[in-house]
Amino acid sequence: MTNRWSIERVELRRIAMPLVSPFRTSFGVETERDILLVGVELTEPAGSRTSGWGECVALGAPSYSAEYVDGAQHVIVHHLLPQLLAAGPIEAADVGVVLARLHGHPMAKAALEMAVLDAQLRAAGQSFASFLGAERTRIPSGVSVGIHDSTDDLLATVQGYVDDGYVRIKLKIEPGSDIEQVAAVRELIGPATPFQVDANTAYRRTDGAHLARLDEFDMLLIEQPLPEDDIIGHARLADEVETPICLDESLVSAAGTADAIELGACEIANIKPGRVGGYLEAVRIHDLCMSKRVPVWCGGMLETGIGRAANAGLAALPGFTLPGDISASTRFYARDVVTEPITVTDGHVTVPTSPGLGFELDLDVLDAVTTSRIRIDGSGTVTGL
Ligand code: NPQ
Ligand code: MG
Repeated sequence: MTNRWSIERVELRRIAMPLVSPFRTSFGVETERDILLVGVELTEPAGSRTSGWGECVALGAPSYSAEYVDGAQHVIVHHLLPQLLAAGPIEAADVGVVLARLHGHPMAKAALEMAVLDAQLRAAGQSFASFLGAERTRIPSGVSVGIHDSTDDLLATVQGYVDDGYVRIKLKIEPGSDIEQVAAVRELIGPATPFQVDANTAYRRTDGAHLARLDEFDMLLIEQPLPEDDIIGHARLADEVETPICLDESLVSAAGTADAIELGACEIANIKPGRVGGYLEAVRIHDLCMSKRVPVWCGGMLETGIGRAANAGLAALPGFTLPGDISASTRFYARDVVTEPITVTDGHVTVPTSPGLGFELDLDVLDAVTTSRIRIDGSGTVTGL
């Protein structure tokens, strides 16, 4: 007997979050994150009320995947919310089902489901980790290091993160500087520090022999070397390269993940809730991967404390056997929009235990970084704030 809730009001808030240093990947460089937050106010037939927040991980441009933040906001206002409002009382598990008739836009859908989930867990007085049945109280923290022009600068950056206590280093790579920089970082951190690379689709099918040169550096995995739709290409690479092939961009659903595993293209899975349409689909991918004995880890999209708290709850599940990209908020942001930003102690993040996804908003900071707000009421009327 689960409660179902009516959506009374939705707030879409855009925030501008400057990065502490530019973050460069094989698809570009960013100095600021333009993030869409989704707030929901729900009521139960008996009259009780609750509210919650979700975070949309879409970037400003369709560079990582096809979604981008203006598009996500548009599809939420004009397509997803009208469908959801028309569905009547819902709980979080209904959101994906109701929205499944509309194609694509997983990050926009995920943000809506996330807000409903936060609201419903707050009403139930239950933490996200407890809702999932996750028992770990802390999780190991890895850090993602952007591409640097100079190897000396790169080594100084990596040393700083080692000093901060991160238990695993992930280096962004692209053709040209990859082998030299991987060799230099491995030399710096020594053989015992877990180390992996992320290509964000920068290589071609013909790069198998080149990528096999990375094998000597004893890395945990190579993340998404080829374009997202090239599953067979990744399967071939997995035969040519000893280092395990991990998929990120390619994995957009549990069904597609099952196929990629079956084809030998996915030896390890990066699970990002936004990319797969929400935390509940992320859990289904986790369960599938556990049954197939495929190790998983939780990726990151430079989330605020909202997404970071939820990711920490998800990553407390037992199949997350590799350190995730859940670093301290200060890795990316000087000021976070939550009262207790995620921190790293002895290389670990504490799994939140408070009701909901595990954060409280700092309304002063939130207002200071807000660039626009709109509100949509239960009948679908949109008001600019
Ligand atoms: C990845 N994330 O695993 C992504 C890519 C990503 C933590 O490496 C601004 C600029 C925001 C680049 C969000 C990490 C970004 C970004 C995510 C890259 O592929
Ligand atoms: Mg990646």
